[in-house]
Amino acid sequence: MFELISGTKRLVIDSPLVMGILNVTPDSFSDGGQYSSFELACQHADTMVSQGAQFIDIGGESTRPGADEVSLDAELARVLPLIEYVAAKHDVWISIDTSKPEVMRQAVNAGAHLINDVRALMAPQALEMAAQLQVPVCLMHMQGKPRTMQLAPDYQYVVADVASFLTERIQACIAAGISREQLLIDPGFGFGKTVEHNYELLAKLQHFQQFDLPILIGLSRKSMIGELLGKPIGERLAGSLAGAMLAAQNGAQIIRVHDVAETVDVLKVLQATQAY
Ligand code: 8Y7
Repeated sequence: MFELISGTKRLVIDSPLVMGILNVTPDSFSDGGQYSSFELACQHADTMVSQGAQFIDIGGESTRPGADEVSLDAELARVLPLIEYVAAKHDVWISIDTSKPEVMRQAVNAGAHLINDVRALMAPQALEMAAQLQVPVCLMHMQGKPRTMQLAPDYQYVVADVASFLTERIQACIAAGISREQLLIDPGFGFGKTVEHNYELLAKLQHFQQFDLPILIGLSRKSMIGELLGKPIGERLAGSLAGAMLAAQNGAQIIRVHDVAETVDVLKVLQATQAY
């Protein structure tokens, strides 16, 4: 059992929870007449909360393989209005998906409760900023950089290599003054990994329980599902749900997904077996 604390917010994690992904598309937020991407994103947040998401992960930088980097101003313009909206309307945990210290600062000031950094606080000043903000931080493993990470993923032993990276980042956080109780870990499915690397990590996820920190995972609609099944993004729901179930069974506490309602159902079925 884990407890997350962020300011006055507390969350006991005694069964796997769902984090809904809120994608912020890069338009101007106003396109006269039609719903703007901002309004659509707000509606999507409302829907995911009503479906049982305990976390909403808001990100303004695409970290998909091959994606370009986003400027600070563009990222702030995308995420801040949404954080303010969700914080005012819902009691959920808001997670800010960013690697930029200034986005972390302004996002937390706007109401975000948790930092989700796919670069595990490796950007300059990110460790110092997270220590100052005193909110929980998810440290994710990535090999290489988003632009090139899928070109030639290479490990000696993928589980041991990912674990030693996380050990190093946990130590760096503690050295920077972040308390261990504020950390979550994530093996980073799809971030510099072949399909086989991803499935080995999923199969051996229990290994990461040795850290005694909450484990967050994301595999929703990813190419580890699509390549295995030979299916496009729109046809990866069943595969993503199977992955979510396995991850939860193997010790994941937070499952980051696009399809909240379906994942909540799957986790309820798993939960119904846990008392026996
Ligand atoms: C993950 C993530 C993405 C993940 C954590 C996608 C932002 C790619 N994946 N954060 N972010 N873990 N912690 O396809 O696996 O969702 S973006």
